[in-house]
Amino acid sequence: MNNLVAFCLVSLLYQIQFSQSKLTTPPLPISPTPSYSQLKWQRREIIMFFHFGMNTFTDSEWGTGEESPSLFNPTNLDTNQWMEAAVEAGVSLVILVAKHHDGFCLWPTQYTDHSVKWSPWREGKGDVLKDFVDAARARGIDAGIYLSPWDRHERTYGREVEYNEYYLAQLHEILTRYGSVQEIWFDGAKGKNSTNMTYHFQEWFQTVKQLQPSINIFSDAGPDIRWVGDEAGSAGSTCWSTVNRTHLKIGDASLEDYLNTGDPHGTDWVPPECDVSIRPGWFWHKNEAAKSLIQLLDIYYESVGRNCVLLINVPPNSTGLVSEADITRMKEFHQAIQTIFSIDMAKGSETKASSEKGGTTGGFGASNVIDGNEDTYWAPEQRDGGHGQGHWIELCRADVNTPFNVVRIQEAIQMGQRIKEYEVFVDGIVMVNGTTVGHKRLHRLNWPVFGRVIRVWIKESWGPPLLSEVGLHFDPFRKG
Ligand code: FUL
Ligand code: CA
Repeated sequence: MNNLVAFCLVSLLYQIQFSQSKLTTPPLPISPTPSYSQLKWQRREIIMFFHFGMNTFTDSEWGTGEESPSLFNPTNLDTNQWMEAAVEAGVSLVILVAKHHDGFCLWPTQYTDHSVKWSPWREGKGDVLKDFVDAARARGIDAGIYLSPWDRHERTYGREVEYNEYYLAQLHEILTRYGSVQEIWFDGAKGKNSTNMTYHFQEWFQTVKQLQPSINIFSDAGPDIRWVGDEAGSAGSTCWSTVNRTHLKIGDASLEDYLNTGDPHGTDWVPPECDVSIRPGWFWHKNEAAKSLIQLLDIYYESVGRNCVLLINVPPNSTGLVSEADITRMKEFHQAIQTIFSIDMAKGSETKASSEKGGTTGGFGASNVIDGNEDTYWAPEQRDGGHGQGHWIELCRADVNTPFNVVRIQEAIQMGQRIKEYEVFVDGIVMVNGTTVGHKRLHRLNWPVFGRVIRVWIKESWGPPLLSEVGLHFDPFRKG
């Protein structure tokens, strides 16, 4: 008898131990999902653009291509100083305009005389692109390159085979001479009355991937990153990372709304990048000044806070340095973001959910949304038919004396973007109505709130919704 009791006890203990050591399997991803490089890019959140070139010396935005290389003469060019702006801004990727529409090349290309090689700067021995990538790497920052397809100088422009060869030859130069490049920008812009020209994008993109396999290609149509459809730094309040690439055409202005919101039925993962300049122009002009901190914060909420990456342009001046006022503004911007988001009032909350895949200890519990780790997430039990309606998660705050006026919600996008519609309740009152979450969704409330129980109710999603993080923050820069 005693032996039987002992046997039962041992086998029970064994079963408990065994069942506890068995992991719950993760849910299935829902296609399309991001590539490794796209995910890495998305988590950068803010990256930086440097427009510098012939226009900096002629006080223009779009040069004619007739400018003489003798005009390019920055007396103090120091790309290490440019990187100070990037470091102060906390960015991990910087993109240089190596050739703008005027065709002047900032590296000593072998395919045209319209380059730094024929300028007085460093007696024609300088290479801005090399200085740029070297300075970035020295600070642990990745590099990207913009190479304008529209070229108003090159005499072969308009001749299909010759110009495509020219452009490809330049791509080879910039992607083989300067080490690893993390992003390349194909700008769809072109003047209304410019020469007709058919670009062989397919071949260009293939060459890029052949030379730099981990690069992200940006254009109006991806393939890796899409334009957001405006230059104001503002994504749609509904913003899908998915689109149907077959609907897209580079340089087609009628697609701007589609690019701005993406497509819930999209078959391709092509997330949006918001390009905007710190000043009115893309290039430096003596009489222009930087946007205010409040304007930059608005842009942040409407780009990073709407599932995008913000590409902010800080143009060096004609001495070859970034203006100190712009560096200061970028520093203030970065510090303001840290002030707002480094304290999370959701930390330490008790968590509850409509269901948890594998139960509280299965690895997908609700507490994963407040662990500060974007890789871990809450997953509800999948219902029959796999529909995603009526799932919810609740945070009960330990400390209700600290107010918040920003709600942050993040989806585990490595598993696909799923959430179509949701509401956030504070102590039973609806405070936020939202459509789409994606990597990060920030909601500013009209006034500071002291509530205890925060419920994120997912009204509709593709399959079970997967939330990686929920945060509550206080923005002191917000009026009201
Ligand atoms: C546009 C260009 O025409 C502007 O000059 C600037 O380079 C911006 C980033 O892209 O299409
Ligand atoms: Ca998490």
